[in-house]
Amino acid sequence: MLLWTTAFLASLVAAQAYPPDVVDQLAAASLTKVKEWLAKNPQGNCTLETAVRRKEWMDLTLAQRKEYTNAVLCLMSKPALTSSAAPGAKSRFDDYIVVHVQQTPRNHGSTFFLPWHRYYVWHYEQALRNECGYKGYQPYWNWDRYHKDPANSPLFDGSEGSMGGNGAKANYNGIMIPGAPRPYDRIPPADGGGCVTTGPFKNMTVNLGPIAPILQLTRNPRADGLGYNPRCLRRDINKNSAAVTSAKDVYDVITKNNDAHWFQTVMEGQFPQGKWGIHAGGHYTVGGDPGGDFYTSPGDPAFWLHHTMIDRVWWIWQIQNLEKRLKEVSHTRTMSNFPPSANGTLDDLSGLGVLAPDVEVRELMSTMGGLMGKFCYIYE
Ligand SMILES: *[C@@H]1O[C@H](CO)[C@@H](O)[C@H](O)[C@H]1NC(C)=O
Ligand SMILES: *[C@@H]1O[C@H](CO)[C@@H](O)[C@H](O)[C@H]1NC(C)=O
Ligand SMILES: *[C@@H]1O[C@H](CO)[C@@H](O)[C@H](O)[C@H]1NC(C)=O
Ligand SMILES: [Cu+2]
Repeated sequence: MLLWTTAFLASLVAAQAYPPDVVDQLAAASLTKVKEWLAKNPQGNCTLETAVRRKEWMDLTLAQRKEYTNAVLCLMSKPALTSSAAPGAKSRFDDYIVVHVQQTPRNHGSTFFLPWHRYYVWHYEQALRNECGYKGYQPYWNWDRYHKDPANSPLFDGSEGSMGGNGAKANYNGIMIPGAPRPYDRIPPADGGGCVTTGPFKNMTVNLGPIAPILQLTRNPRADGLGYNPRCLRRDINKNSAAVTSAKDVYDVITKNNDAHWFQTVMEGQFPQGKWGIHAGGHYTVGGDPGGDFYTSPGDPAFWLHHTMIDRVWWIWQIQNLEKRLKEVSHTRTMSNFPPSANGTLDDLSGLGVLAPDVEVRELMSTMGGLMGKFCYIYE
């Protein structure tokens, strides 16, 4: 074979560097369940053949990774749709931060956590494709691949094919974890915390927030954090946080939790038990500003790869028992049930503010056939 393409060679290199972990193996082995379910529940034009394959960051070629980061930079250059409500929103990229900020308490620790973020990531993927000419799909960050030394990994090493580098070394005390017992009440800092100066996002300006900062920063001119507050992107790529995101951690979340309540609870983290969980673990692997800010975290481009992995973990959990888990939601309508509220249901509405209409949660349950047939993807 003489005509080996660079894409093919790159995929060989990636296969060697990242052999399938236990979660990858479980996902691959579970595809027969998807096939069986589709045979009984055909989803119109969405079949295993037509479904989009979302891929892991390093399973993309260098050219595909640059295409992705260029599309993100493009979104940051397009005019905002939300600037009347949020004067700090300067771009289409910022619109997504505004929508997240406006709905943060509703969509975390609640029924809406997984379905809403599924809608949110899908909509961002569509914006990259439809408004910025991106030809690929939303990649995910398989935490395990980089968790031992994320700052020096190809995801965060600051090379042109990365999602940008670590921040410069800065003094800060680490990340406080509210309600956790010692020593789990603080994620110790790593080697960053300052401005990102390498990679595709080195010139990026953070406009909105902060709202719940983990670093000392200039306050936003507005109490709601939606005023204009330009500053650099800061990160502390943190192996102390990444340590709770190994394949074993993910595998346990998927296989040891048989109902949606425990699956979501363990995934989101059980701070009073000193367990950060894979959701918080991945967020604080990036940390900094806005990555470490509960409200404005989508303003770090790495957020989107992290939450795509969260969606993948949910998908792998769902396909273990599609009949049951495509209909199973949990939690109440308020964050950590504060203030107390009723359990959410499939009939509840979830939407993206000015970006996309409210739909019933039931429309956000299936990656194949959800959103009135518009969702049609699986994970590779
Ligand atoms: C950063 O901005 C400078 C000055 O505007 C420009 O020359 C450079 O190409 C930019 N770099 C990236 C990676 O966008
Ligand atoms: C709400 O959900 C909890 C936990 O799943 C369950 O124990 C409880 O019975 C539910 N309450 C109602 C009113 O359905
Ligand atoms: C399938 O049909 C839906 C609804 O008409 C459309 O939005 C979607 O793009 C189609 N999907 C594929 C994979 O062709
Ligand atoms: Cu979120």
